[in-house]
Amino acid sequence: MRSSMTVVVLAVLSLFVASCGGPAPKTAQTPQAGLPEDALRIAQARGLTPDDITAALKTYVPSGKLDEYILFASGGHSGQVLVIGVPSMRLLKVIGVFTPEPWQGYGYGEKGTMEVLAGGTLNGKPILWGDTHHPALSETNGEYDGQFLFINDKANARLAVIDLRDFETKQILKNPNAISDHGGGFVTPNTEYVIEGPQYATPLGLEYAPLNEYKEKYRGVITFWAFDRARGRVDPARSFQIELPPYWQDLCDSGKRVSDGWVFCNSFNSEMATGGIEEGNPPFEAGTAKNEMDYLHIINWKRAEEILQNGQYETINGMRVIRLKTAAQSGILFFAPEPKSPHGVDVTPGGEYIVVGGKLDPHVTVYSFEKIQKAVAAGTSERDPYGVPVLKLEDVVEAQVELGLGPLHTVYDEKGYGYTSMFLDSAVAKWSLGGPYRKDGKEPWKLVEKLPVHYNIGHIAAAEGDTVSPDGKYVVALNKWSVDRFAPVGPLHPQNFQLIDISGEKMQLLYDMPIGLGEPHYAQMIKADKLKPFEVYPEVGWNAVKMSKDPNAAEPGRERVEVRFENGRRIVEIWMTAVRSHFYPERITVKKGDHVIWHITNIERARDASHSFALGGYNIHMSLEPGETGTVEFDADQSGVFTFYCAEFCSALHLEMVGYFLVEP
Ligand code: K7E
Ligand code: CUA
Repeated sequence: MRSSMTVVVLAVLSLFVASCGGPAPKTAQTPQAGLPEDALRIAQARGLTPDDITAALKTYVPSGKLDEYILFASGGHSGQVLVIGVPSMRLLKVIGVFTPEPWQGYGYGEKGTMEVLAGGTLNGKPILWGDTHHPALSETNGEYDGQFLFINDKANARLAVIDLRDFETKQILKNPNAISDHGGGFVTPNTEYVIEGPQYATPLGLEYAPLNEYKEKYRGVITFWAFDRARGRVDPARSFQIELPPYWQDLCDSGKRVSDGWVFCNSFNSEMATGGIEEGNPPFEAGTAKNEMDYLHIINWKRAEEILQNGQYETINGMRVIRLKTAAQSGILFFAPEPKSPHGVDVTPGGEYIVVGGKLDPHVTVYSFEKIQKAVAAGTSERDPYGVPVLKLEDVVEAQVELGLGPLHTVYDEKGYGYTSMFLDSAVAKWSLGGPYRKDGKEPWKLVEKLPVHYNIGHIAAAEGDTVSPDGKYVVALNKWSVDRFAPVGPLHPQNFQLIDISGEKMQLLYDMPIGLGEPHYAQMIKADKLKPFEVYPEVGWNAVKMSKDPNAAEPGRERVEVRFENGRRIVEIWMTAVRSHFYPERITVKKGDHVIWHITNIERARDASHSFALGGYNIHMSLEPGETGTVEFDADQSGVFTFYCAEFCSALHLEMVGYFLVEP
């Protein structure tokens, strides 16, 4: 066994060297003749198989070389976003979004970031964590454009906007009429809207109603957040919502190309179960799975825009809401039955088909947009209890593809295949699409391969996967359980991202990346060269939240401390600069009870020359990237001698980058 494996290993390595060495083995970069023996010795010593060796060669990114793709993954209930290089699977950054992040000085006193986080408060109550599920890159003509990233918070029904010029969160919006969300963020093909679909129904507008009024008062609500690209912000005034029945809408996806202007959402509680296991009712898990069919929600948002123009909406908590009755009667909302308790809904790259993962059904159900259009035009007399037109399943289904146990989410490649995550099978199922996607003569709508993954895969992400032109090459399996894949670290296990090569005839598992933080749900993967982030901020004195020069920026040579009185209270305002390796000034003296406004500018222009401002005892920390200005504002409510220092190891004399903050009793 061992010797035959060694022979194969040797064959693989000599192939590699032959192809790398090629016909001109002369340059200094060419592998030396000694390499195969070295490599073979290492492979043997480490017990690597030929597959291990090709996987290593496909994922290794040498020092100084950069990854081809960037994966933006939700950080789940860490409330953050993970930025990961592909194929190396190296963690590049953790972006603070709904949760304060101390390294970036996000939410530890810096005024701009405190204001961003305050956008997510509910009736003034701070909410300092989130359950991020679905990151969505901004799109232009259905292609990722590398400008912005959006992500939802399922726990509190919120949406965040991240600017990819500096990878920082700029805006958090609290949904004014819902307490939980799920099917979002997803963008329309030109990022006209960022969609936030609902999850668990509650009374519309965050009102109170007892559960025995569920059918009358509880509702789902889908939000279309209008995005102002020039400002880099969502504009709530131009945003709107559509009221939905209380069917627990799940994933949503935007139509594109032929289906641009439409949105599709699943649901999984058309039973309208309200739980109450303690009172002898069926538990939610049984109550929501009773019916054979739930409803695919088919929403015409262009039509909704016309209805808004006509003024057919109500304003609830400051948000324009198209009521359910209007949506049902005016060509905005249609239903199509879908096999019970579906989960993912994923539109094909050209927008022709809508693929629904069955969860409790071994099939994915493929709906045809063309057939939906015909059925809508033909009309239907069938209505759900809320008056929403229900199309006939046989009129709108193109195919049902049997894949196995627990199909959840589907992504696509450039060759006409879908890749579906199989939660119960712990596998990725590759299957052939039909229609315009089938150009290679292979049988359409058929399972072609299944690759085991480890374990309990949830979402799956593909290179440029949600665009109108996926790249193929890679998919990443976002596995919920890792069980035995990593060195044990206690009962709470990391999740496992598995990188899979899909460029060949057969899928190949390449790499396991432990995720030791939150529970990622979805991820999107963009070609790295589409991202054009700042290397340093464009001007000294830059306000990173406003993305412009800060009028209060401290300037070199104009550093100062001013004291004034407002309503009989002493205000101490400081303009300070930071540069390797000192703050200027270094001594700040105030009196207990003073209100302190402290501006600091990092005047560096060198790439990576970040400083920070850590003030012990006051829960204050700012990160100041080259050119950045930050402001903290606080009451000097503790007397004593405090030190402030730069917590970023910026130079040989970094430990000397310090100052005294003296608060006189
Ligand atoms: Cu997109 Cu986890 Cu929110 Cu499926 S969900 S896994
Ligand atoms: Cu600046 Cu350390």
